[in-house]
Amino acid sequence: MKKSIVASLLILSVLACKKEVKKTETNSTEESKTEKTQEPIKNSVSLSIQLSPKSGSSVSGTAEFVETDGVVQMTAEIKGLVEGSHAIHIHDKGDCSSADGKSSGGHWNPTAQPHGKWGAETGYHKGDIGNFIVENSENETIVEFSTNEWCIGCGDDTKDILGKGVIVHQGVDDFTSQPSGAAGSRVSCGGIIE
Ligand SMILES: [Cu+2]
Ligand SMILES: [Zn+2]
Repeated sequence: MKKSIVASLLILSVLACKKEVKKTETNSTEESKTEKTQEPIKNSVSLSIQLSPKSGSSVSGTAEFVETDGVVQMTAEIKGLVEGSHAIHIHDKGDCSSADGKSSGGHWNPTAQPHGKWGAETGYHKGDIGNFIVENSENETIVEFSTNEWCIGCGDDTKDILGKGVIVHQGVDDFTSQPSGAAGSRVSCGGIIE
């Protein structure tokens, strides 16, 4: 009796093993198939917005934000600016309804830091992107910026750019003047809204 029980148990466990091996094999092939098609969609969030003229300017454009593996890449295309340096920031609100763009509030500063140059040891706002140069006012200027200190819709108030506003200034950010770098009037505005 004992011997036959042991023998049948062995057979069962061998069968079980065979089944398990089969399952893992099919699972792994299925997984690798779906990974190939779904991965780019799963790990990436993107949002495209319009920048509209403000303060009587004709400065317009687009800004695209793409988050991939915890890094947000901003690519803005801006036209209508005069040659030279101009500031671009993320301001506190996605509200561009006022003619002067001031409805977007002050700089987005969820970590209560002083205004400054991005990455400065003395502190900087999460919206302090900085300055960019327009070399030819006839062409669109592309402004690229990327950081792991932002996210798109993650719900972390210290990182989430959703509901904030992009502002382009007529002047230059001096990275020193408080609370906004004395960058002059707001010539273009876009709400970071889905
Ligand atoms: Cu600003
Ligand atoms: Zn600032």
